[in-house]
Amino acid sequence: EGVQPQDYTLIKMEVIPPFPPKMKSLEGKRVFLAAGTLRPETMYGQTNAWVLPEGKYGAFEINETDVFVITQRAALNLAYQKLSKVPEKPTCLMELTGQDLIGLPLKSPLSVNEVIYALPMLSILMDKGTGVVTSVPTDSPDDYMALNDLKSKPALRAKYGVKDDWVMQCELYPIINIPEFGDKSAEKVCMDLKIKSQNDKDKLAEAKRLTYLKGFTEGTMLVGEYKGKKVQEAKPLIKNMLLETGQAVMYSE
Ligand code: A2H
Repeated sequence: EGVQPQDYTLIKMEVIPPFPPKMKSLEGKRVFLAAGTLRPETMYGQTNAWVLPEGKYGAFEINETDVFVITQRAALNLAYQKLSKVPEKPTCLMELTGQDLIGLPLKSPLSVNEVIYALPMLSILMDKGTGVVTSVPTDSPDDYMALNDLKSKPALRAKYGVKDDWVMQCELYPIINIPEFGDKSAEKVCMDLKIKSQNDKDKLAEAKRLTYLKGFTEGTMLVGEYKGKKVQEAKPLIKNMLLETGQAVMYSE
């Protein structure tokens, strides 16, 4: 863990019923994959969620109605941030693996896509955030490359039981313009740096550095309520709107 505390916005990606057999006992509750993000202003461009196939997750009671699917570690931290049905004690209703979650249909705040699916990402760290990530392939190099791998490798889809439709519906939807990189900054930078796959760690770190800073300082919103505004201005407004409408919660670690 870093020395600096990290404040994540947790995006509540709601699992759409009917639930698969393994999760049937959760039906009747509002179940969310809760994804940690530093870029709430990019949520318009969500195409899917990411989970680690071999990762261990649990379904934790957050309050009387809501259940979050996250890591045990995140659930414990949340319990000390007033986000647990039983104060300071996470209650796990069911253990799940990332593989169990792949293919779940989700409804996520602000996404132009009505229904998006949980898909496998192999570079997810289970000791950071919630272990669930939301995917914005126009603006995140990691997301762009993980999606590109799934689109271009039928064997990878087969390995994790990913249906073609879940991936093919993930179209890049421009949300932010960065003068130097255009409307799909992650794609542009991944191509410029000739990144081959989601495992290309060093180059991806460089791609993230380039897009993250420029996106914040020079980006302009192309969609939504703050269309035409600078990212710097829109970011706190969108974050507060998500929090006030109960579509997200804050989490720090
Ligand atoms: B970001 P930091 Cl559009 N494992 O959200 C791997 N990656 C994780 C993670 C985990 N356990 N938890 C969160 N993340 C990702 C949006 C986004 C993000 C965009 C552009 C850049 C970007 C959509 N994905 O992050 O190490 C999440 O992806 C670039 C740094 O705590 C989260 O924000 O600084 C970011 O990494 C948090 O990374």
